[in-house]
Amino acid sequence: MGEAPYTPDLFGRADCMAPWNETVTEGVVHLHHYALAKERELAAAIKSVIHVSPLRHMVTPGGFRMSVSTSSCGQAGWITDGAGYRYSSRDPLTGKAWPEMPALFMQLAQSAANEAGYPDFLPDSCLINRYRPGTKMSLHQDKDERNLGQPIVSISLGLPAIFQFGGDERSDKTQRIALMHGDVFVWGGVSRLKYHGILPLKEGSHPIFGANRFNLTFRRAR
Ligand code: MD6
Ligand code: FE
Repeated sequence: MGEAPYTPDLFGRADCMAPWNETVTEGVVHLHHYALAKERELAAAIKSVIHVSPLRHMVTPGGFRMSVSTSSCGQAGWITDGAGYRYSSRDPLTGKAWPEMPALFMQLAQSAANEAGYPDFLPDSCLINRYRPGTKMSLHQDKDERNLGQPIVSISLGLPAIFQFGGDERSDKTQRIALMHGDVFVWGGVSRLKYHGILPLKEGSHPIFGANRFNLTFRRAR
């Protein structure tokens, strides 16, 4: 193999930060660094959404306060309360429609899906999850969407996290995948209903996002 020269590009980004794609398993593609070039625009767009529909800790149907805080944008937002998990066209906190999905969100989600082999992805929902150090997401399936034929696009920003990717049963063995700032995970097809979760976040501070990890998940809810 030839020697790879270290060549920062015009913007001072090193070759090691160039995007590259990894197939994790059937239907699941890890687009490393895919969203990195838009990190500041994404931070601004998140800020504008949560200014209108603030992050909040929702409560599971079983009565547990989630450790992640969440908001949404788009036509439908994922919510949970004593009545169950579901999508709602209104934000229960404000009583109003969720903020419109920023154009950049839609563009990135669709281009990432296309890159991963899902050319017809048309999301109507973007869930914003904020994790602080210590925050986790227990193993779960994403099955509240009407059309399970559409994939899910997930963008990770800020502090890194360890993603657990399992099987069809909660008790199945899981593999651990590091999700770094700017990584995009796309999954669908036969893997659409696999169990997955996030291990408790480590302490740290990111230059743009501070002591937080933001995860944007794009879905076709209806
Ligand atoms: C997270 N993600 O990355 C949690 N679900 O913080 C998810 O639960 C998830 O990344 C479905 C598809 C992609 C995901
Ligand atoms: Fe999920």
